[in-house]
Amino acid sequence: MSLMQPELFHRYHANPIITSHDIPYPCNSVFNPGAAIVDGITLLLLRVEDNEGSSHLTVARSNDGVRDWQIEKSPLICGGKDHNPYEEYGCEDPRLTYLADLRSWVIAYTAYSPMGAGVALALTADFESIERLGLVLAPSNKDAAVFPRKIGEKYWMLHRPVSGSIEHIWLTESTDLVHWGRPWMIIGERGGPWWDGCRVGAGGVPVETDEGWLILYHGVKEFPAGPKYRMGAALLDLENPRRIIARLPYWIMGPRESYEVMGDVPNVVFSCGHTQVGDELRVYYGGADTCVCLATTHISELLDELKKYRL
Ligand code: BMA
Repeated sequence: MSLMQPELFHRYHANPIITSHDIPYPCNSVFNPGAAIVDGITLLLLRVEDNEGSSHLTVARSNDGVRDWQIEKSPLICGGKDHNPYEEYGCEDPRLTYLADLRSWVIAYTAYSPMGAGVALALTADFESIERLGLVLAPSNKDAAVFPRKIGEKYWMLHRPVSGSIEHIWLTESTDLVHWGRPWMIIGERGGPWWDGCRVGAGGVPVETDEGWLILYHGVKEFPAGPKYRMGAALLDLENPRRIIARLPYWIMGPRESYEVMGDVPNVVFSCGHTQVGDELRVYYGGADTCVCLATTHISELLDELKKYRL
């Protein structure tokens, strides 16, 4: 047990930063956005749950990444049978990666249908129109995030398949973003009483640092009252991401504030995206599957802490 656990994440004092009241059309909730800086402006791809229960993805922009969000009046990615049979129940939890070699953003999201939840990819240059690459990983699979550059001539992606009751984070690689293979389990659920004992899944896109790929992930513990979703951190080798270098034993942020503890799904902090401003990481996350919140952390502090827990 570690008795020294620094406060690594700092919540924005005026959380939540976006609620359903800010969406310019009727909806139930807004949460789990992907995040990016595009031409100097912070862009969130919001997961908006409509009043029928399905989710779609809508763009929000802000100059400072905190206030004055300009939210589009119609979705960028909307499911439904007409678009894709694998998106009949909607599109959820996007992660945004810029690939300089393609001069394009790739959006990895959960495509939800009567066949289950799978991983779909779409490309966009401007967040105004998209090119769907379609379903790339069959159900049950979610929490996919593409690495921000090729490693050894390949694209790499984190994802979370479900095998029985086992839900670990895996790596997969591709030459064309469409065909993915060579699966490799990289961060497992820890089992037993652990805070990430019964399910783990990637957070936002891996962050490239001098020490390795910084991975934020969510971990779940089941309590008699229901699951609790918290955030943790791990580090992968830069040129061989199949090698895990370090993993914190404790969670770095868990549900504490009312907007994380109360909502459609209580006790959830769930991040799909962050932006990097120098050493600061601005982590956007869903609170209780109901609203969008912000917390900041410092990459150097996370790395210092991770170095104490090398594997
Ligand atoms: C996960 C995902 C997330 C959600 C979380 C908590 O399985 O579906 O979108 O935030 O559950 O309900």
